[in-house]
Amino acid sequence: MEISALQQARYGYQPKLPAGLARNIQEIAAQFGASTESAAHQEDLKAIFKHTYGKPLVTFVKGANDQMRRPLRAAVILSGGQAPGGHNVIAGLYDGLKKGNPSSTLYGFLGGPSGLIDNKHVLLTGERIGAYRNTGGFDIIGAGRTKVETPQQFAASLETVKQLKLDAVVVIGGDDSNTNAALLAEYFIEHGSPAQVIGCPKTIDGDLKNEYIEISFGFDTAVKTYSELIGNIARDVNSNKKYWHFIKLMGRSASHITLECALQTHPNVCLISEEVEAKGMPLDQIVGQITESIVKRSNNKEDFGVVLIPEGLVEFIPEIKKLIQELNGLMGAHKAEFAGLQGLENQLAWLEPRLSGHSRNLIAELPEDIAQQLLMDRDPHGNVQVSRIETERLLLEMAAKNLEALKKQGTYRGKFSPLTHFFGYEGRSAFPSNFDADYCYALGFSAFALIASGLTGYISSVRNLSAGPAEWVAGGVPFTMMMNLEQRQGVKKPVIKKALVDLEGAPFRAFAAARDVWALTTDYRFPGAIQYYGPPEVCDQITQTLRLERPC
Ligand code: FBP
Repeated sequence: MEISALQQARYGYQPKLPAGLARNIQEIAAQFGASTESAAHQEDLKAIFKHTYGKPLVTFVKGANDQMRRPLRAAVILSGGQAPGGHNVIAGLYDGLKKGNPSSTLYGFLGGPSGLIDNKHVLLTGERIGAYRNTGGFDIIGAGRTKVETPQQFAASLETVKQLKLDAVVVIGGDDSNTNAALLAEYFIEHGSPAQVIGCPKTIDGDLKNEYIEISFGFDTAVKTYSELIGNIARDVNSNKKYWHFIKLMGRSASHITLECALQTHPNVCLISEEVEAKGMPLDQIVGQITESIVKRSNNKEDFGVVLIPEGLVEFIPEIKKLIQELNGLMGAHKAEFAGLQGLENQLAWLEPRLSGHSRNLIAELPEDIAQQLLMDRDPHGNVQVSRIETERLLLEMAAKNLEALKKQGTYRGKFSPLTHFFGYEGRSAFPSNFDADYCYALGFSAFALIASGLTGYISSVRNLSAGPAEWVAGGVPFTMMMNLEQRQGVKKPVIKKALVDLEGAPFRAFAAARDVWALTTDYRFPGAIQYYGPPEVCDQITQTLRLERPC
């Protein structure tokens, strides 16, 4: 492979470590806080996680720790969607292991959790890791969405761990993958295995966060990549003044990505799924909001604009949410039968007597391809694959209909030329920003320190992220502290609580205070491309979300 100049230069970037980890290895000591409780359903979770419930928070401080020099055998899994910085988590973990003891070994399970189940692995050597330092993507070992779920899969995972004589498994993943890691940690102890399980908070969606996990890695780079593209489009449209751009942004459930991009670029309309749900906004009202901005801007002779739409929106619109819930229930309960139905017509005929009257009418009214997209296979966690639903086109078509009607009434005389975009995959494997490069390396190194300290059932954490890396605080948060019970495919399951956009939080309030002005005026902001080299005020800016949520 030909190496680009930037990739070559990034190999030379040395990520910064927090002071707690940037010291002699045997001086990195775990300081324990008080024991913890789960986010909710404490008694149920205590019963499920008999061995790992309620562990104390951990912070790494200066002290004496002779455990750090033990030779260790560890393996790492990249689980779920790509997020910039995953390679640096592995590099941080590897460097920690080797610094602790040069004879320590790190394996990588291939293709996600299925690599653990099927014992498909590679030895991660310094040379192999060197080729991926500070690069985007998960291609060093590949990723996957398999869920360790059945008793056979748990038993096979344990068998792999025994065969490889592993001291620890590190799962790099989002809320679902770390929930799986929590279950594995418990299972290993229950079955007499000393193997430890440590997680790392990954997802561009930014919804794996809480008091102690300030942000999941990858969010910073992804939102900066999308914001660059949106800013470029805004400048383009402000030049030719002739298109309305409907831009859908990734983020399976939560709208953190869309909100951050709005704060960065000042679009004319930006929908936030959590607000739509809280206000119970039906589809018509949402389209009405878009139409209003188009008409008012047209009255000002501005027949152009930018609309941001979160990927997960459809699941928050009350009537579509109800439809999806009914579909999930039916498709989950009759998996094989439904899979055997050929074509939309047969699927709709099968669903007709089974759906509620309201949902039946709705699916019949939706454009055919949108209905088809709602009926596609669920992911292994039972989620609708929202990235494949063209919400941006649905909203555009409905807005166009409204505008036609207004034209007939004589209340709109503008020209509506819409274009659609979906920014998602473009941001998931970008070269990690300096923030993500440093943050991920620190998360990986901290995961090593948790393993060396003999801990299991923890997610690696690095806090105080609004300050510079030297002041970051590394440690671990017990999985169970972040968990509650939720209904999944009809069954109550322990899961890590997803963090949706807080409508009382500072980022949303900042957006809400400005959006009426953005709807009418042209007040775009142009963040430009991620910069890796140059002055810190250009290269090391944290996101607005982090700045507003965690002021220094
Ligand atoms: P994770 O939660 O696994 O990090 O994945 C997030 C995500 O990028 C979502 O934003 C998106 O809906 C989904 O993955 C797309 O998944 P796929 O890669 O399977 O198309």
